[in-house]
Amino acid sequence: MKIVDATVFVCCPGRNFVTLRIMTEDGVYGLGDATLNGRELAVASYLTDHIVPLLIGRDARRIEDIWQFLYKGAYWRRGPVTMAAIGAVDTALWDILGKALNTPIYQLIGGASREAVMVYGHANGSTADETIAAVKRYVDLGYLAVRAQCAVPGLAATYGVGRGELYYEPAEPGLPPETPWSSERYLAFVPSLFDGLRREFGSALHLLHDVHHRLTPIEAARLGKSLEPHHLFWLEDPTPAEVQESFRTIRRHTTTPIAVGEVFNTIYDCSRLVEEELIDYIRMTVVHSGGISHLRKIAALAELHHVRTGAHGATDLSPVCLAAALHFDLSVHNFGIQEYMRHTDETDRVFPHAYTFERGFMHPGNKPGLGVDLDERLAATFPYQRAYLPINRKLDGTMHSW
Ligand code: EZ4
Ligand code: CO
Repeated sequence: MKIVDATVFVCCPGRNFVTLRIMTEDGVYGLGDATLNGRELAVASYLTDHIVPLLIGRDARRIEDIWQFLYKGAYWRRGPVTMAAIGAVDTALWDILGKALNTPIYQLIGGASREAVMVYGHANGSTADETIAAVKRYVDLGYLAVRAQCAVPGLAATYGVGRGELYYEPAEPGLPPETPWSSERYLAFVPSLFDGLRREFGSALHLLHDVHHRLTPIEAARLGKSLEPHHLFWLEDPTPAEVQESFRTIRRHTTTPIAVGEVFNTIYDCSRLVEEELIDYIRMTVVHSGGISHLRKIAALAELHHVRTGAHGATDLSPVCLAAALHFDLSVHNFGIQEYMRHTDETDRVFPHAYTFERGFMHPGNKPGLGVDLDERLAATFPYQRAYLPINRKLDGTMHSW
C-alpha cells in the first residue's frame, strides 16, 4: 500500500485551515489537519518542503514506524510546527488504514469504551447577565457542560468574549490586535460570575472556566480556592505551563480540578504534571501533539495517575481534527470531556463530516476511517488570509501572556 502522493491544502472558509491529503497507489486517501493558528504557513512549508518527499514510496500501513521516522529522523525534536506536521501525517495514515479495512478508526484503536462523548460548549457575554443568557442557550441546545467566560468590568476586551453567539474566533485578519489585561480586576470579578451562574442553574450543570495562562501560580491558587463552592468541572490553563513545578503551588491550595495542555506538543510537556498528579485533565490537541498515535500514549500515561482527557477542540482545529479527537475520545478508557466549538457553515461545507451532536454528546459516526472529507474545489474558493491571535498588555503597557 505505497504512498504515491501527498498534497497540502491551505484554505480560509471563515478562518485558515491547513490540510494534508496522502494518496496511496490503490486510490485510497487519508486526511490530516495541520492547522497552527497564526503560524499556518510554517507547517504547510514543513510538510510540503520537508516531509512530502520522505513519504513517497513508503507503506502507508506502517503508521508507528513512519511516526518514529519523522520524529527521530528530523534530529530536531518537539515544537508545535514539527509536531503538527507529524500529527497531520499520523491522522491521515489512520484515515487510510480505516478506509482500507472498511472500519471507523475508533474500532482500530480498542473499540468504543462508551456510547458517546460528552462535550462542552463556549458561552460568553459582555456582562454577567449576558453570560448567564449564553449558558442558557447551550442548556437549551442540550449541553450538559458549558464553559463560561465574561468581559471583565474596566477592560476593553477579554479572552473568550466573542462577537457571535455560538462561534468564538480570536484570530483577526491583518496584524495582531492588542488587548489590555489586569489580573487584579479579573480576580476581583470572576467569583461573582460563578455565584450568579450557580444561583441560576443549580448544581447539576457542569461549569468550566478558562484562565488562558494569565495568572501567577499563587493568583491561580487564590482563584481556584474562591471557586471551590461552585465545584467547577475544571479550571483551565490557570498559569503558563512551561514551568510544570508551578502547578504544585496551585495543587497545595485548592481542590478545584485543573486542566492544562492545549499548547503542549509531546508527552514530555506533561509527564511531570501527570506523574506527580498535579492536574486532573490533560487537554492536548490531536493535531499539535503528534496525532492519534502519540495522544494515545499520553492517555495511557494519564490513566495510571487518575488524569482524564479533555482534548482541545477550538474552531482553529478543522473538522478533520475534531473527527480524530472523537475517535480517540470514544475509545480511550480515561476520557473526560471533549471541547466542541461549532465551526462556521462554510467550514462545515468544505469538510463534509459524519460526526454528530445529540443531547450534549457527540459520536464520530461509522464511516470508514475518520469520516471526514475535503471538498477540494470549494476549498479553493476560500484562499488563505493572513491572520494572527491577539496579544495582551497589562494596563501599564507590559507584555503579558494572551
Ligand atoms: O484560544 O485555540 O480552550 N480553548 C482555547 C482556544 C484557544 C485557541 C488559540 O488558537 O483556549 O480558544
Ligand atoms: Co483554552
